Amino acid sequence: MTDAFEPAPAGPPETKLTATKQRWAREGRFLTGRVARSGEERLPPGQHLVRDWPVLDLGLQPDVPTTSWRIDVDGLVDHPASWNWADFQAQPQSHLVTDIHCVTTWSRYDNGWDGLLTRDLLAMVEPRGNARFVVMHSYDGYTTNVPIEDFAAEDAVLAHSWQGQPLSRAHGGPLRVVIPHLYFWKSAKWVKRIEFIPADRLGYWEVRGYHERGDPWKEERYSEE
Ligand SMILES: Nc1nc2c(c(=O)[nH]1)N[C@H]1C(S)=C(S)[C@@H](COP(=O)(O)O)O[C@H]1N2
Ligand SMILES: [Mo]
Repeated sequence: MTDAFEPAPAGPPETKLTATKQRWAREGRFLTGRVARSGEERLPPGQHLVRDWPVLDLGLQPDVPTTSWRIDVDGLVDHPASWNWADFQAQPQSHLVTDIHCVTTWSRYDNGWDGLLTRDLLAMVEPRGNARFVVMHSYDGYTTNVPIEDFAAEDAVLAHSWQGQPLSRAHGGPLRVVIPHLYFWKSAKWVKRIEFIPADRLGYWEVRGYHERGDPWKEERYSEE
């Protein structure tokens, strides 16, 4: 999957970040191979390809100007972050291209994202050993939950741009989460808080019958009970 990445332009050495990632590699932390697949199996079972990009939300698209936008990253982390838009823009930037798989059966290939990789965020906030799940909270009241290993996937990103343009309000701008290897309801639009917790807590769709994990390759669409 590394061919899906174009490294961000060279900048100042990120010594602490690099050191943390090397330590994780030694410890095998987060390295579970949970990334989107490609090749022959590119379209997951039960999905069909679309060319447009459907908009799905709770019928409320919050208007959050970058001048009043904030994000908090907190819970079981050693270094909580509370950033305004300028703070966020100052974080390391990456570009990558991923597919989208929505539980309503549409998939969309080759979406170009720019933003902060969740791995880079993790290296900064340093989740504690007992941080096992992540809850994303959004400006429209939406929430969604993932195991920390899924949040830490190497192609997961906090994206501010799509196809080189600022992410539109309809698609979650100014900032949304993108976790390509899970169904798209796990990718919170208009994200305002990322919380690290010790035990799973179901989000908006998960309490309404969607699967806790949402792996498109296993068709984890809805929970059995
Ligand atoms: N904040 C927020 N994020 C959200 C949602 C939402 O209603 N609110 N809907 C989810 C669902 S069900 C899907 S399929 C995708 C849709 O993203 P899109 O509108 O950019 O295609 O966003 C997900 N993230
Ligand atoms: Mo969805």
